[in-house]
Amino acid sequence: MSGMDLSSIDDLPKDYYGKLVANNTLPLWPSLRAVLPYGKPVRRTQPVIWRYADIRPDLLRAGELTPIEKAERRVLVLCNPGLGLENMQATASIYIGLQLIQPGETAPNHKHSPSAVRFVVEGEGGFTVVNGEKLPMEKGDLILTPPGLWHEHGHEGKGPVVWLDALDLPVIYGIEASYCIEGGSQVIDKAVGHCTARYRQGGLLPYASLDRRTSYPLLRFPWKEVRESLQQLAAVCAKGELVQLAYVNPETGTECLPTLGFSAIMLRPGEEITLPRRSASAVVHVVEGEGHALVDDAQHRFGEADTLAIPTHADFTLSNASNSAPAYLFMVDDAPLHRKLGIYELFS
Ligand code: GTQ
Repeated sequence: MSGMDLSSIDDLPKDYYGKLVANNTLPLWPSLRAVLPYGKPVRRTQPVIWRYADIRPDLLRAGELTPIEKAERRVLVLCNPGLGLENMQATASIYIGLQLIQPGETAPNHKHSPSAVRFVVEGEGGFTVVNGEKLPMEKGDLILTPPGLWHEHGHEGKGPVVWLDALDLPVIYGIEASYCIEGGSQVIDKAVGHCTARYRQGGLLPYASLDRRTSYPLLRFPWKEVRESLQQLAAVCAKGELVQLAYVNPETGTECLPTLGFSAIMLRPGEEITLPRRSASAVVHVVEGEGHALVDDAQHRFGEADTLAIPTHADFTLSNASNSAPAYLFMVDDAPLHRKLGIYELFS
């Protein structure tokens, strides 16, 4: 489809244009096609890959260069060059950081308006306290820190602990609604396993939750269980069918945070899968295995702990490079935001 060429600013008398600007107004028509392009959005987000092997040494060096007290959160942000590094966006809506915590350190208690999650990349002994519950962080675990809930991080083990932070910061900052409140350390008033024991099995709920709903009943999704569930799902999925599980609020069955969605993908040995093209943008993190990703025209080889940006409306094919071992991926997307805005599209 192509429309008529629209008039440009140069077609207008200079004095007229000057008067518009002086009155804080602008003509729409010279900019209309830029903000409402035909067919597909303009996407500045590049389908980049961040390789963990490149970033890890710099993150560990940050541990030496900057004490936690001087950082509050010791994070290297994965910035999409297409969006301007200084804007700290992995995609237009998704912020991703790699956070390092060393043994004995604490990242102090705070709460904020953006939604956040942690996805553990390496190390043992890390924990996050959310709303008075201490949530152990093992490799691959997903920990929710929903908007407005107190959270602080600590480390009782040995060696570095690193996790991926995913936040809807670009959205919340973009609508001038991003802020944070500091607090003293939380009193831990719940037993270890408080939420994971209550919501241990999909399809079974604590009976009382039928009458009394909470906004965020389950705050930790242990990777061990996600991985096992993917394997069981793979066993009953036809060849070529995408093996993917959504992380949901167990009480409502819908996405667990307002703007961001989370899922886990298993690529069976030798498998190549083209995902449906969607309106949503995403970030994919490799938990285990090696393979190739084709995102629009960009081809990347990926390995464990690498992270990829998937722009909105992108073509996306994943393949497992191994003929003997599965590959496991974790995906963050902004599909819940698109659904709430009424703009979610799944193209087949
Ligand atoms: O750990 O609470 O990467 O507040 C950015 C902002 C992590 C956190 C980030 C945050 C946090």
